[in-house]
Amino acid sequence: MRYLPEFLDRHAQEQVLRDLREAVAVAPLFTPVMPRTGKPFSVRMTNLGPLGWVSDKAGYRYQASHPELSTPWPAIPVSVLAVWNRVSNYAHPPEACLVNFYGGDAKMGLHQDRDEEDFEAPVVSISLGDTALFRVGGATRGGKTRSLKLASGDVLILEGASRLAFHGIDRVIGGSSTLLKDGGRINLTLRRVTNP
Ligand code: MD3
Ligand code: FE
Repeated sequence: MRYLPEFLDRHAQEQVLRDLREAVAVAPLFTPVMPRTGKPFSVRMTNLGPLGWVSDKAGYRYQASHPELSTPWPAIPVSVLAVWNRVSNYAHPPEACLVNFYGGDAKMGLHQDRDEEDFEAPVVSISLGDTALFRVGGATRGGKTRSLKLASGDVLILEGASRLAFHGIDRVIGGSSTLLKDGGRINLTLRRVTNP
């Protein structure tokens, strides 16, 4: 795992945020639910790019359209693609940019990202807004974990062995950033889904 603290300065964060506001106006945040049980996630989501990650009673999958509007996801903005191009040593563009929005009490349990065909490509994560307490372990559940704070502008690159590490967000520290007027945290994860 490569951790690049403060990779984006305030100006760059504000540019990404403007681009995201425009995209979310077209593809609004939705509340995914757990497969089978239908229990809602505390995180709200949307996607940018040719494919988007969704979860509903039927399962987890990537699909080309918004689950509520059935319209294509908006394009990944240049401000976000630029991060992938600067930090990934991967020759192909990302296909999915998952946008996770964490309000007050939102969290994300420990999981692996393995709904993609291509684990050779890295996953690139960009944090914006309030700081999160991030937890990362090894490739098996129940092993040792480490915690890391992810602050606004931080970038994380998951590649090699870390690509299949268990990880999650324990909590978000309210009031820790002034980027979002109403607080909360946004995480963008850029992923290659298909094998090029
Ligand atoms: C480690 N998102 O969307 S980003 C997710 O902050 C997700 O919203 C978290 O986990 C968030 O799937 C964590 C950091 C991250 C992203 C992908 C990873 C860490 C990862 C993939 C493998 C290992
Ligand atoms: Fe994940």
